[in-house]
Amino acid sequence: MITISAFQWVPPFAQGVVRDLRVRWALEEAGLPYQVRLIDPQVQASSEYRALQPFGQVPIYQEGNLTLFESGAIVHHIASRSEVLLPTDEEGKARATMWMFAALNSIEIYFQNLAEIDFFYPGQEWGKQHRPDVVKMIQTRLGELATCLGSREYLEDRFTAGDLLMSTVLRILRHTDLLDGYPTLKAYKARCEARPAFQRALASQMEPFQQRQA
Ligand SMILES: N[C@@H](CCC(=O)N[C@@H](CS)C(=O)NCC(=O)O)C(=O)O
Repeated sequence: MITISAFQWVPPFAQGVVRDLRVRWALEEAGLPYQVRLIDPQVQASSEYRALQPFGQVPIYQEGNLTLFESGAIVHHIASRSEVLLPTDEEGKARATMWMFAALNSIEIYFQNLAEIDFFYPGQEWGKQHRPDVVKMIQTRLGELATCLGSREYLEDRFTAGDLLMSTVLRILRHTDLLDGYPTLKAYKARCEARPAFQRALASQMEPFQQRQA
C-alpha cells in the first residue's frame, strides 16, 4: 500500500495548498489507493522522519522499500505508472515532463517568494520594499505562460502531469487578484480543478483540518 505524509493541521492560509495535494491528486488520477500518515511538528522534527525527508517537510511517498520526497519527483513517479498523467509516446512524455519542471523551476519559485512575504513576514519593511518587484516578475511569468497556453485547454493537446503541477502552482496566488489579469489562465486553473480527481484530493487534504476546527 502506498503511504504519503501530510500535516495534521496547518493555518488557514495553507489549507488547500500544502504540497501533499499534488501527490494525492496524482494518485487519484492514476486510480492508485493510498493511505495518509498525518504528522505534527514533533514528528516533523524527529530523526525518524528526517531520515525519510532530510528537510523535515511534507510530502513523502512510501511504497514497499521505496521512499521518495520532493512533490515533483513523487508526481513524476506516479505519472510514469499512468497514461492519464503521462502520454506513452516518447515525445509526448518528454514534453509533459518539461512542463512539470517548468511549473516547479520557472514559475513556482516566483510565486513562493510572494507567499513568503505575505504569509511568513507580513509587515516587514524589507518585504514591503521587495514586494512590487516580486509582483512584477510574477506578472511577467503569467503573461508568458498565457502566451504558451494560447486558446488551448491544456499546456499540451491533453491533460498531463504538467497541468497537474502547473495548476497547483497557480493556486499559490489565490490570496491575490493577480490571476484576474489573465482570464485564460484563470479558466485553465478552474478547468484543471474541476477534475473529479482534484476534488477528491482537495477534500481529503481538508478533512483533518475541518475535523479539528469543528
Ligand atoms: N520542494 C519540496 C517543498 C516541500 C514543502 O515546502 N513542504 C512544505 C509544505 S507545502 C513543508 O513541509 N513546510 C514545512 C517546513 O518547511 O518546515 C516539495 O515540493 O516537496
